[in-house]
Amino acid sequence: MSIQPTIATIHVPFDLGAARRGASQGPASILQAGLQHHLEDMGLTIESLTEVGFGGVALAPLDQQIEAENLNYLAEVLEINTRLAEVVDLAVKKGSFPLILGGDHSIAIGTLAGLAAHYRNLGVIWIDAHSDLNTAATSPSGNIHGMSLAVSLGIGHPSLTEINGVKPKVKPENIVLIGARSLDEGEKKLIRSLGIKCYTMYDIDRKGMANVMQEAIDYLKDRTDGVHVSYDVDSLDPIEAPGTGTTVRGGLQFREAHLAVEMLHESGLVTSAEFVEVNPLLDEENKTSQLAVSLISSLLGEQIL
Ligand code: 5AB
Ligand code: MN
Ligand code: MN
Ligand code: MN
Repeated sequence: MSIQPTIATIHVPFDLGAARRGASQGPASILQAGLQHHLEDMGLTIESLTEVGFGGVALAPLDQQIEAENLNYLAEVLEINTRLAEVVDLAVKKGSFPLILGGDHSIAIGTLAGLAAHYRNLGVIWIDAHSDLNTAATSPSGNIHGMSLAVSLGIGHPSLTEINGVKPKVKPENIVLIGARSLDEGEKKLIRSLGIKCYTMYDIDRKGMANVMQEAIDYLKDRTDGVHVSYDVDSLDPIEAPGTGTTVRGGLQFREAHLAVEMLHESGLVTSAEFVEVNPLLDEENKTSQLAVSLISSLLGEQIL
């Protein structure tokens, strides 16, 4: 059986979860790089695109002006993710495959909140140079894009952890981190204490990406009822992905990054995906947006031969 679901493309032009502005132009830039045509050429059906954003100014006045210590733009992050959760929830209800384009990584809060309504044991593959497991107490920056996975585990400001009801959205044993090389002290503690599976760059160097991905797939396949891929482009080496706000040297090579999504496609496990942190203002000749198109295509089944 291989009925291709319709792809629900959800754009989230939002960057207030990050330190630097520009990731809000990520969705437009990925579209500009030819995503739609590319996917249609692959024979995929794309639903008309939904945008979840403020469009420069807030569409509606923010319900609540909450402020909290070391949580930058909390009210805005809450607002956007509350809306995104509804849109993602609806897409899954309709039987579509949600493909979310960020935006900074704080939007994973809304994505996972929307998905959690449909899966008891949602698997999450978090491909990132970072683990985004900070809390207001451990974050060195106060930027919520560095806290989104913790929030989804139910750890963080209640306004965020309670979006869309269910709490937590994911269980620590259903998460796999891939590509980590910049972890804050509090994050390391959380990874160890919760026993989160984490393949760092060291592990990828030692075992090779093919073995790492096979282990990750085997680990998730029997324990989960759906798998979400949260792909932060800063997982790649800055030589391949210069257009992102928090680059860290020593990242994934072009082929390693593709092999990961090719194997995920082959596994047949993936039920949703998001690609985040593309910042065209920092890019070199659209390299990072084009890379995102290529990674998305591979995840959705494009083959070399
Ligand atoms: B990204 C840092 N850990 O919390 C923090 O790009 C960086 O979504 C977070 O992975 C990077 O500020 C967040 C130092
Ligand atoms: Mn991230
Ligand atoms: Mn990152
Ligand atoms: Mn980043």
